Amino acid sequence: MTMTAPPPGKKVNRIGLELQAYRGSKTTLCAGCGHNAISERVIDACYELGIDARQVLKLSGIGCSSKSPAYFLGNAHGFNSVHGRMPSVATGAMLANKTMLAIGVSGDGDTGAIGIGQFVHLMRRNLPLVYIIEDNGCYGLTKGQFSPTADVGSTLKNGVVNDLQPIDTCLMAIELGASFVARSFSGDKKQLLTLLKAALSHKGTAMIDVISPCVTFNDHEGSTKSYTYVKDHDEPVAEVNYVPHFEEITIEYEEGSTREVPLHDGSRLYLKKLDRDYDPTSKLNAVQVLHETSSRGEYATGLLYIEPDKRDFCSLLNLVDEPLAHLPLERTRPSRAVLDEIMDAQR
Ligand SMILES: Cc1ncc(C[n+]2csc(CCOP(=O)(O)OP(=O)(O)O)c2C)c(N)n1
Ligand code: SF4
Ligand SMILES: [Mg+2]
Repeated sequence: MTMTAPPPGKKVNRIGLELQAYRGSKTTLCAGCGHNAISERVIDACYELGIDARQVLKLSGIGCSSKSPAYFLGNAHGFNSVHGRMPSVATGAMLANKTMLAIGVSGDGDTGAIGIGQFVHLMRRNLPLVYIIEDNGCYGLTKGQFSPTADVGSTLKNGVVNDLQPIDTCLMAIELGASFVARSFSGDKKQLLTLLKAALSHKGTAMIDVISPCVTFNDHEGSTKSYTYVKDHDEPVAEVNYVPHFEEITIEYEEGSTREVPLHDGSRLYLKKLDRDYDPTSKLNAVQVLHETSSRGEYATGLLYIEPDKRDFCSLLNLVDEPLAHLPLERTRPSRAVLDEIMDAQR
C-alpha cells in the first residue's frame, strides 16, 4: 500500500488514505447480491476507522459469500480456505500472529452445514476475529438448495417447501460463548456499518449474521430471506451508534433512553431504546428476544449480546507478547538438554 500524500482536494481518512485504497478486485457476484453490499460496508468501516489493510487477515471458506474477501481490502493478507474450515485456518493464523486484525467471511452453508463443528469450537474459544456470516438461506454457489438457516415454510423458486427447523447461528453463538453477537441486514447500510465498526473494535469473537438475499435463487415470494420479506420483518432491538476512540462524543440523549457500552479499544457504543428495554449484556434477554421474534416470523437485528471484557483465546493461552511467527528458532525449539531433562523426568 502506498502512503504518499493524496492529491489536493481528495478526501482521505486519518491515515491519509482515500476510500479507493480499501477496495479489492471487481466483484464477480451477481448484480444486486446482498454479499456485494456487505463488502461495501466492510470497505467503509475500515476506511472510516483508518485501519491499515496490511495488518488485516481476510479468511473465508467456500461459497459465493466466501469469494467476497477478494472484493475488499486488496492490500490485506488473504486465505480462501476449504469449505467450512475457515475457523481452523483463522485459529492457526491468529495464534501465529496475534497482532493481526482478522476478518472471516462465511456463508450460512459454509457455517451451518459442513462447517458447523468448526463454528461451535470457534465460538467457545473467543478467538479475536470478526466472523461475518453472509446468510441467504441457501447454497448460492451450487444453485440455491436450502441451507440449514432456511426457515420452516420457506419455499424454493420451484415451490418446494422447507420442513426442517432452521439453525439460528446467533442463538448458538450466544450459548457457546461468543462475546459479541449481532444480526443485521445487507440492505440496512447504517446499522450494518455501525455494527462492523463496533466488531472491529472488539477483542474476541465478534459474530455478525448478516441476512444477505441471493437475488438469483432466493429472492422470490415465499422466501423468508428475500429483500421484501426481511425489510418487512426487521425488528431492531435498539438503535445503535458508534463513537470511535479518536473522536469526541457529540451525541446527546435523554436520560434513561440510552445505554453506553465501552469497547476494548476505547471506542463506545450508544444503544438507544426503541419499543423494548433491551440489555445486550444479558444472555437471557438475548435468547428470549430471539425466540420471541422468530416465533412471529421476525428478525431481531442489532447488537444482540456483548461481553466486552471476556478474555480472548490468545490471552487465555498466555502467549508471549511478540508474534510466535517472528520468534527465532532458538526460542521455539527446546534444546537437546531440555528434551533430555523431560525424558529423564518420565522414567
Ligand atoms: C467439501 C465440499 N463439499 C461441497 C462443496 C460444494 N459447495 C460449494 S459452495 C457450497 C455451499 C455454499 O453455500 P453458502 O456457504 O451458504 O454460500 P453462498 O454461496 O450461499 O454464499 C457447497 C455445498 C465443496 N466445495 N466442498
Ligand atoms: S448466486 Fe446468489 S449468492 Fe451467489 S452471487 Fe448470485 S445472488 Fe449472490
Ligand atoms: Mg448461502
